[in-house]
Amino acid sequence: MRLYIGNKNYSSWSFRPWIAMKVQGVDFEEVLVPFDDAGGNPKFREFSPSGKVPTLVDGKLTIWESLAILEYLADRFPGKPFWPQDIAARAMARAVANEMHGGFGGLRSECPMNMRREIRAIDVSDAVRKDVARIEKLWSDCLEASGGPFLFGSFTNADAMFAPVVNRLEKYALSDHAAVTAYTKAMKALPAWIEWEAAGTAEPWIVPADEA
Ligand SMILES: N[C@@H](CCC(=O)N[C@@H](CS)C(=O)NCC(=O)O)C(=O)O
Repeated sequence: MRLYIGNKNYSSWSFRPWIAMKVQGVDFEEVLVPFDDAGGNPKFREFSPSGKVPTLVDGKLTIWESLAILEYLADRFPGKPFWPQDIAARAMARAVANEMHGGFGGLRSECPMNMRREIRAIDVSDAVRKDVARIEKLWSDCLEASGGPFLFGSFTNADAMFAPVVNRLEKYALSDHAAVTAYTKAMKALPAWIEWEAAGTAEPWIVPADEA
C-alpha cells in the first residue's frame, strides 16, 4: 500500500490519512512529492486522477480525496478502529469529519497549515472567527460526550480530519478555549504527530503562498 503526499510542512490534506494510518498501525510506503505550485504540480498527475495529494494506491486500486481514503481504510481494515464502534458515535464522527471536509473555508484559506511556523497572531476576517467559534463548540461537545482525550475517546478518523486544524489554531494563536488547549496537547503528544512535525520542520522547501 502506497500513500502519495505533499510537503509535510504544508500539506494539510496529506496529513489526514498519513496520521490515521500511523496511529492505527497500517504498514504503508510513503512517497512524498514536493509541491511545484508555480509549474501546476504536473508530477501529481502521474499518480492522481485529480492531480492532487493525498492519493492512496492499493494494488490496482487508486483512491484520491482524503475522506474517501479514510473510509477505504476503515473498510480495508475492519479490525482497526478507524471509526468509533458505537453506531451513534460513528454517525457523529462521520458528521464532524464531513463538516471539516466541506467547511471552514475562511480558516483554511487565511491560516494555512504550517508545521515550522513560530506561533504568531495575524489579522483574520469575521469568517475565520466564525469558523473558530464553531470548532471550539464542536470539539468541546465531542470531548465532553466522550470524556476525551480524543474527539470520540480514542483516536479515530474524526481526529485525523481535524489534525491540521489543531496546527492552525495553535500557530495563529486563534483560541484559548480550554477544550482546544486540552485537545491540542493530546494530539501533539501522539508519536505520529511528533514524527510528521519533525520531518515537516526539517524540509528545505518554502511555499510563499502558504506563509501567512
Ligand atoms: N478535497 C481534496 C483536497 C486535496 C488538495 O487540495 N490537495 C492539495 C495539497 S494539500 C493539492 O494537491 N494541491 C495541488 C494542486 O491543487 O495543484 C482531499 O480531500 O484530498
